Amino acid sequence: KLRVLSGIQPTADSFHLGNYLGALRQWVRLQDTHETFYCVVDLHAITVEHDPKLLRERTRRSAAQLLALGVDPDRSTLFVQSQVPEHAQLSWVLECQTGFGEAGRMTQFKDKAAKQGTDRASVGLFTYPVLQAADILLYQANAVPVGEDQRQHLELTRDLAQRFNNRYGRTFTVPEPHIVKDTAKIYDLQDPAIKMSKSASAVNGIVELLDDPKRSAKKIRSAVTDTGREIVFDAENKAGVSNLLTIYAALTDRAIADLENAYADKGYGDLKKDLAEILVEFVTPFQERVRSYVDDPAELDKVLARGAERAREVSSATLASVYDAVGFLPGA
Ligand code: AQP
Repeated sequence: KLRVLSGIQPTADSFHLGNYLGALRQWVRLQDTHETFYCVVDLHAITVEHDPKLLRERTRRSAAQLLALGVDPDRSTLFVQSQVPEHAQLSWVLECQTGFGEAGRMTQFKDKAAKQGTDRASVGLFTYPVLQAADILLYQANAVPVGEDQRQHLELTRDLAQRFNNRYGRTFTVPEPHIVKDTAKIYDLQDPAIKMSKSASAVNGIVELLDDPKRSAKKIRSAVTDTGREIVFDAENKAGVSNLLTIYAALTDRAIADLENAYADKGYGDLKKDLAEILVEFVTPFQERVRSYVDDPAELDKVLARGAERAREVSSATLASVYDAVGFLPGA
């Protein structure tokens, strides 16, 4: 079986619809066909200012959400990044293979550093994509399910893998991004020119899966559309409606063309009302499942400890071959 690895940051109280449709839905599906490794990347979460107590809570809550979405710990290796020390260890070696300018060209770093001011942005934020490369390469992953915003980081991961293999002999599998085009980028409900994002979206632009379903329904019903009437997919001229159609199609597994037909004689209000209901039906049982996992943190920690143990079996073997390749003594 081909291998898959992906991760998600525990940096919010809830995952949002962009995380789910862009990435997490694929995580669940790929379990049927691939050997899957999924992690909550808490090392990444401390690249920006954070509250320790909140981080611990959000890490458990992230794992609970993954389980509730259908990540099955018997079929997937589900773990927390900091519990597998090889991530930080490989990251150092890869940092020594990464050009300063190369890292400086990462647009996510540039955006986030610009927002914080370069003097306040941490070195960890700068090396973040290298740690991400370590996450992936440790597991010899063939495919990495992510949203479109991660494409550049994946490209860096591929470059680092190839460079390392060329310098030291074949050590890493060179991974491919697994980006599902239809849902690769979910847009902000109030500003469909930008992606739905926990840091850039205004409160009404983002749907958080753990938010009060009534509030989420209201956000859908008040999503920005346009002054036209026709319900057709046209990303350029009707970005708002197209985004709603994308979300609707994904949540119901229907084709967009099928929705266009079904809504040919209806208005934007009907589309939004129906989508709001579909969303409520999706998040309500999801939230119940999350609650049941969160209410039993001891069991959750056990699941994660088992995952970390399995992850280490693979990651330690890769790290050993890396250490050997670069010339460290045995036993390092
Ligand atoms: N709007 C989106 N559409 C599609 N996919 C998305 N992802 C994020 N936003 C969208 C994908 O979700 C996964 C988890 O990403 P993360 O843990 O790095 O979270 P993030 O990218 O930090 O989420 P945000 O909201 O985008 O955070 P900020 O605002 O901090 O940048 C990834 O696979 C990502 O592609």
